[in-house]
Amino acid sequence: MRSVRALMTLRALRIAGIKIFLRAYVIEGRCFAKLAHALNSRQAMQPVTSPQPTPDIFSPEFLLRGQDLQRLILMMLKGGLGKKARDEVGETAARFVANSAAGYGLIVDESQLSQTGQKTIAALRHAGCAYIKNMFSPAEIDEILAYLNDKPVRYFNNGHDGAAGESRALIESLPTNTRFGYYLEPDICGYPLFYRAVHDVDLVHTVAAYLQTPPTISTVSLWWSFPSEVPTGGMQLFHHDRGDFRSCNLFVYLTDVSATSGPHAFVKHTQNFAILTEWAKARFVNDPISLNNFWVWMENHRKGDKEVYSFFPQNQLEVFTGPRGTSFLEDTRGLHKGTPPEVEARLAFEIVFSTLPKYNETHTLLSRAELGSAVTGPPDSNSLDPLVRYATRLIYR
Ligand SMILES: O=C(O)CCC(=O)C(=O)O
Ligand SMILES: [Fe+2]
Repeated sequence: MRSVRALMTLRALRIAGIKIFLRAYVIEGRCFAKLAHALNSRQAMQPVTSPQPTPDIFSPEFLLRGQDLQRLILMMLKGGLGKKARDEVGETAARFVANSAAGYGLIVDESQLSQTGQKTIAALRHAGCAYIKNMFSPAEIDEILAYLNDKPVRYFNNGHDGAAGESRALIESLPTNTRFGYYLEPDICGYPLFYRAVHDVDLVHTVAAYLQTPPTISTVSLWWSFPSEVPTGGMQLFHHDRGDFRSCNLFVYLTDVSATSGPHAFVKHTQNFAILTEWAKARFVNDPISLNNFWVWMENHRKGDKEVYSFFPQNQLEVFTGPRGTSFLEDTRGLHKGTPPEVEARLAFEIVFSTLPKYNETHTLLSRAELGSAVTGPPDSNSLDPLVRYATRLIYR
């Protein structure tokens, strides 16, 4: 009898133990799901500071797993380091990746860039953004729009952020007041015209020269921004991206964009600590208190328009309007936002080039051989430009 009771107690303890263990996993899982979700939906991100439950703290592998190092990097990006340090880590990371790639013969050679490429990186270095050639012609955009007709988008159930989960629907069936609709990555990356854009040799070489390292394409997105009455936030508030220490984004409009259709806006000269320091010294000359307040404020991830306009003059704001096809590169370490559309919806295509792969993004690896003749350019990975092959390796094999 006693032994049965003891056995039962043991079982109860074990079950409780398992429950606690599982709970720890669930909590950890939730943290990661939440983190991944917040990052995917580009919502405001809190610093990742809380210790994660680790069942194997006494294991020799503790803190040696890649996952632990990824958490450390995420923490450094999302609030652990200030702008100066983030830029310095970015430089170091770029050197690390460039040296590692050079060991395999993959070299970034800025002197080989075309004159247009040279001009683009000069503008990126100075202002932080640059218009480039249109990535698609109007006829190609008509083709793209026809192709997208039967493709579903992901949308947030509450219209504007991931707090209430997300669903999928065709554009015509979206609930009223939906702010965003995101196409699915395989639908984007498997389509010839987007495949061509992602494999654009000039583009990849220009970005490589700017980042001073072989870049990795960490995100490819295509999304609608709609006029809406639900609250705005996230990427429609001024912010700086913290997906990597050093990155560069391509934006392409697939609809005409005017002041009322949600133009992208960028505050020039805010991308780089050294440039911003020069700017701030001149702006707050003989006013150390305001200078200090400015640097404290700069560390906020999201910023209201009023504050931004009180610090930066109007002529420092680049508001990207233009006909469909308009394309530009931007160093999104600088302050930027998508203006909420007031009248017309905006469809935008984006490629994020990063130095390190973004650890919170997952991709469905597409096979070039299976895409076959549907895509332009060499379907055989071995015959691709090596920088392009490297840049696209998270998405295509
Ligand atoms: O919608 C926009 O123009 C803003 C997008 C943005 O912030 C980003 O892609 O990092
Ligand atoms: Fe952004």
